Amino acid sequence: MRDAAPTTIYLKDYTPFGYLVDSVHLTFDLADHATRVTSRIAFRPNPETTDRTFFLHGEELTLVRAVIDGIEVTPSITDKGLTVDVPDAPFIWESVVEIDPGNNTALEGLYMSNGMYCTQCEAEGFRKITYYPDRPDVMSTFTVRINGNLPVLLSNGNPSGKGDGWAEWTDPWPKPAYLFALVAGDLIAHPDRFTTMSGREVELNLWVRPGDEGKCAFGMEALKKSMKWDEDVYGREYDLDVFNIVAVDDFNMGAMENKGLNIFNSSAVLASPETSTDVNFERIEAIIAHEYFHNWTGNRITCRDWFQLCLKEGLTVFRDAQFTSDMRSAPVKRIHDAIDLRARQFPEDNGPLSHPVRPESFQEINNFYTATVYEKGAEVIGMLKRLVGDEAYSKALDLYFDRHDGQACTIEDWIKVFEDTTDRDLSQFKRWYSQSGTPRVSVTEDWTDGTLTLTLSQRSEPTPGQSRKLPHVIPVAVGLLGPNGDEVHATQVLELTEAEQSFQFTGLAAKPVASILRDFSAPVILEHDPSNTERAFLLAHDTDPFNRWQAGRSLAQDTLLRMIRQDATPDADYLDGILAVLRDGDLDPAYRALMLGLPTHSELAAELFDAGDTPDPMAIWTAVETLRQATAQHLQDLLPRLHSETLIDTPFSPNAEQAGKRSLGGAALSLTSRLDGGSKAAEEYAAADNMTLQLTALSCLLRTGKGQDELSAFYDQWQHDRLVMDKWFGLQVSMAAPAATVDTARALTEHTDFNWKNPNRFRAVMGALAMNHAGFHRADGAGYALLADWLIRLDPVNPQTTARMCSAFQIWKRYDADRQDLIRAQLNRILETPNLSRDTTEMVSRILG
Ligand code: 0A1
Ligand code: ZN
Repeated sequence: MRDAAPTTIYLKDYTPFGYLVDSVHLTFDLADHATRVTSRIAFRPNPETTDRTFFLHGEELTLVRAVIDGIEVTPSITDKGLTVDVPDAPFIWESVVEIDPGNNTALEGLYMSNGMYCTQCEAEGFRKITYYPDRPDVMSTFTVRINGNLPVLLSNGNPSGKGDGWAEWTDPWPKPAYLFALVAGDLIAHPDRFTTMSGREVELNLWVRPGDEGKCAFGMEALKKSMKWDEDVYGREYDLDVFNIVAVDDFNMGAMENKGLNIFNSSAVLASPETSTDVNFERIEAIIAHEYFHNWTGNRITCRDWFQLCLKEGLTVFRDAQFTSDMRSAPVKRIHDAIDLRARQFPEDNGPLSHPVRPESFQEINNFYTATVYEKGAEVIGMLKRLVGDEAYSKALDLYFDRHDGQACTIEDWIKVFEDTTDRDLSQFKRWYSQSGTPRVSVTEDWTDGTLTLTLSQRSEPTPGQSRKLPHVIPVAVGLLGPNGDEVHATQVLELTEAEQSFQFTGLAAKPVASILRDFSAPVILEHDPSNTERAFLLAHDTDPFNRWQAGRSLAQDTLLRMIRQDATPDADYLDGILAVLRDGDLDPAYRALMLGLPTHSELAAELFDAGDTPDPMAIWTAVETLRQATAQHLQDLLPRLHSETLIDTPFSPNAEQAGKRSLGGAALSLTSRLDGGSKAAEEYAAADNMTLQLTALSCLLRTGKGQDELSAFYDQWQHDRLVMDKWFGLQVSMAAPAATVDTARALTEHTDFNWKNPNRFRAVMGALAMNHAGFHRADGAGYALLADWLIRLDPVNPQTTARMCSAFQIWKRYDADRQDLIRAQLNRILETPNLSRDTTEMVSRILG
């Protein structure tokens, strides 16, 4: 274990920095193992505070020289930073430090990826580049000169000079250091242009390594669409002469919104029909939009401190979801988001890692880039918009941009613009930011004399550090359907503010069926137990596409739980209901494909655990396989029609229409291979001319226990392509049968192409292992041990990725005592590893509780 006790940082302890920064000049003399960074920073005392402690963050730096107003000084240095006496007046700080990007495997600060220099400074990486007040509330303009013998030298802002072996960049917009970026390498541009709403010309470039030029077009189109959308919908215009995006192979996260120089994990930007699936295309479009939208929500208005992370992330995720809904299908996007929230955020919110959307303390901020901060943060904004209405939302946003441009803000500032626009008191609503845990809303119905009374009550279970909760403001969208399926009461948003409240719907001719939590209007668990007949009715008739899908999902879950608990046979309401929906050729293929989805194994495990049962991973696996098989049989006659309906006779496009057809075709193929032993899938594999079809066919084959020849052909075909090889690695583990999962994963870690220091490759195998529920939870604990071995190995190399992947163990208390013991032993083994990083120490300690 680490010897020094880790420090906890608290929101309540925030104080401003004693100095303001007027300008930053940086010079980089690039060298793989000895890059020199020379800084010249203009400081002046901050009139907002009397605290004059001059502390500059700095880690893993070798200080060569420090100078104040031209006079050399000798600061006191620790492994966290330096202090020195400074004048009580404006002064110029200069320093020269040396750093070693060539040995930076943590991918934070300045590091190298395939011979290219690049940076990652969020959240606290700038302190690994030079001494600086590395906190988001310190904002300044930056001028950066890069000296290096590489063809392309990039930084933030606009180019302000260039010569042989050097380039200079000036960013006129004050920014915190976490938005700093530098890239240098042998890169090729995919150029384009954009004319902004006020007629300014912006030069756009997508920079890639030679060989990747053919994978840029889609990303560039996505960027232009995002720029236009932000003008049209939010009135936000881009504010520099250039916008650069760079693709990097070694990157811990998806992408980073550095001002004017976004850096992307290559998996989040490079795309071509031959190498990318439709899911990849949609994700790339969304991430490009997300990073671009940060220019206003994050960069022009940034966060006062890292506790306010959801201020930029929740809002930007909300904006990118709106963008995707506009570009593609709004109901399909909403269903995807609900699936994702339930799969990733609910387990976090209801387990040992539970924290509020705005956390109140942390040891390592990198551990708080979570589904709660991002996705629940976005849901909170969605609720706010639903409560105040679209028009007030727009007004509040205009006020936010007007009032806070150029500032580092808090959630209080954000809420205040809504209060000022609407005259509403939002103090209760603010609990969404401070209370952790997923609220449960239960519903009872009473039908008397033409009046339907819905009684809604809410409760939240205790979560770490929060034993008692107060009621939330919960917008519950409700509609009513008459016996013939007509809507007799259009969607209305009920505001649940008390622990329990009743709502009446009068003057009804006959007892209606209530459709509750339409459009997934709040991130809650709905406890409403309509009969299966009512669910089947909603599946057939609900006018709200989300709840129509939800009705099918609930029927599926209900039958699966009965199959697991009582060995029941698949339920006819589910099978018939799904058949009817799938037959309806007027419904969007993407939507019909979603109807064929089932709750994940992990969700079923959570359901069982919540109901007081101990989930048995193999019983879950068997039930899901049995239901799939029964569905295939039940839909047997329809499958050929689904296949022909989804044939595409126009050239490939990653648009929503074609992607929807391919996803329905793929779902049909997967059912077909359960009936024909994979012969159709083998045909489709042979004929596939795009990655979606190729990968779908290959997964169908692997699931049937076939496909070994195709697997090696795939390897031969794609060995040269890193991103496709990630799929090859991941797929084998995800498709492995429960008993074979761990051995498959282990064998892949011995493969020559398993470059475990690359986060994408590491995640391809280890992420897929953790996601293969029955395989990972093998009763002898081999899955847990294999993951722990690799986490221990990766930690000294890349603490951030290691810590994130520890969350695979967060669900440990759901399982039986033997499995709990096995997991606890692995967590303790990780925790006892000498020199374990702060990141991983914090995560494992929290998971152990
Ligand atoms: N702000 C980026 C995500 C990001 C966060 C942290 C990183 O390193 C620790 C890197 C990227 C976004 O929201 O896209
Ligand atoms: Zn973001």
